[in-house]
Amino acid sequence: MTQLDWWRGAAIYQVYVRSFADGDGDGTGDLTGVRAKLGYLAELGVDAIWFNPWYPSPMDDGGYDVSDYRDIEPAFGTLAEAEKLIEEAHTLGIRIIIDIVPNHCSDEHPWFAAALAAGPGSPERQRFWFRPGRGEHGELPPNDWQSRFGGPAWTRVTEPDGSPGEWFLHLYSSRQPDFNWTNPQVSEEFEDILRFWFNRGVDGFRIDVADGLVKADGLPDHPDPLVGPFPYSDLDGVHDIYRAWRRIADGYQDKRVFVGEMWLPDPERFAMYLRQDELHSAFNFDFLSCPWEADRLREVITATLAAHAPVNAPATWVLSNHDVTRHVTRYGRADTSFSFADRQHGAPTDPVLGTRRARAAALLTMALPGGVYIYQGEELGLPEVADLPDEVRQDPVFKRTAGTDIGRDGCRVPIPWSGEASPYGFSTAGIEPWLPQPAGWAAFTVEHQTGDQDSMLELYRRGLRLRREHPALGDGPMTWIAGLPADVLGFDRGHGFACVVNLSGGPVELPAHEEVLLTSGPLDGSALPPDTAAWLRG
Ligand code: TEU
Repeated sequence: MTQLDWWRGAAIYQVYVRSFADGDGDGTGDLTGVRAKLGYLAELGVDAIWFNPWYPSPMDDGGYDVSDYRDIEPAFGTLAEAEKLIEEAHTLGIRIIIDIVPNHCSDEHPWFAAALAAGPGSPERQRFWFRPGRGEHGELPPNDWQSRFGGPAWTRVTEPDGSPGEWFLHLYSSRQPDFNWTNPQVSEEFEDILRFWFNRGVDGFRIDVADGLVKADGLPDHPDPLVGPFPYSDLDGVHDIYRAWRRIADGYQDKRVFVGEMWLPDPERFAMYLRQDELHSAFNFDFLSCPWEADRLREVITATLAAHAPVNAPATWVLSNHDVTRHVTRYGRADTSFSFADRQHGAPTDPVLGTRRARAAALLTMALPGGVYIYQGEELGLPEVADLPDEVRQDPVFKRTAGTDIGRDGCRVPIPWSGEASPYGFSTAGIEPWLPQPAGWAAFTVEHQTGDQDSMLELYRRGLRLRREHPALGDGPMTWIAGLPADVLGFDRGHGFACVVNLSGGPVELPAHEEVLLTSGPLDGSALPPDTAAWLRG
């Protein structure tokens, strides 16, 4: 693979800055903290870091409510420090991808403040979706769209003269007004923001809600938020935006890339974003949502590769991120699937089983063709923290659903680095992290796991190292191995490399091989135990 194609088979580590490492001792993660851990990430063997939004933000939605796209959140650091971080990461051979949030901003963004002040009919309001309400006195929302965080997707404003006035659209929280992408000022602004960060050395962008920017003409009603097609997702016009963005990225000599975040049900519609003149890659959430069952996983892997092939885009494999229940916890449940409609946060889970499967899933995803994403803490085997007290929960999902949906705080608990008690080296001793860490996380710390060959961390280190060294791994072809039992996934990656995962209830014999390169757990004599993966040289 050429340097320019680095992204096709990259292992990309997701840093949720607020929860990664606190360098200044205020209980919140920051860029100083990240810089101190770059050596850790280099040693782990990742090719790039994706940062969740690091811009100034009132943090109504963990930074996905941006008030200034050209600066750094003061609690995280400064622009000068971000530039230093980018340079230091590059020196270590680590590329930097940052989040861009083009669907909406914060209600504290100057454009929104200006829109409120300027009143109905003003050009300032045209950058958002302001509409008069329905009903005799405009007291009802302009349409029936529901916010993805619960409740109506519209909030009514008070006009400058004090009267109840127009409504504005927000697909997420009421503090996240949606931009109106039919307004050229919006597209020009974002193209300029891309250049701003590309010029500062950023290697790529993760595009938040990449399918949502274009809304159907006339904003028609859409009663059921679970049944598509949606008048606010995956409209054809969105592709023009990415064609323009791609031209900007291609204007830089070294490869700058985009990864799209779209939760779309149809793999063919998904692949349209990955055409040669649009995005380079996108998160594959079908694998993440899939239950831990051989038939279903085989189907998803096959369908994923089939959808990516015609557009010559690499697949991506994601097990966890900052929006979903951590997979150690999901895989330890009776129902191992994930969906937003049914988060099952309270469902009982078996941590031993979940960890065993998570180890196998790590080797499976690292062996599949394409790129892998690693969400901070998954390399430590962290479980979801299900029992956070209600009063510390911050997620607008929790707040807007009055707790019926427990939200996403449980996967965002600060990382345990060292020591026997909270803050486990995340922050200065004696400081309370912004979300409390559980007692009993001492066994999950980096310090504790380092050098323990049975630990999750050492499994990730070995897997990522081998993945870098082995010519078969990363992007490239794969073929299913014929003749294995139905509950066993096995595939060949060429160069004599094979991966086998046993999802059956009992041990199975390994296919013929010369050497076992790596396993997710001990073999049972020469057999592969249940929920275990092996990398083989054939
Ligand atoms: O998420 C997009 C999205 O729709 C879901 O992943 C979201 O988490 C879910 O609907 C909540 O119930 C992205 C970000 O990843 C997420 O953290 C942000 O909250 C969201 O956009 C809004 O910016």
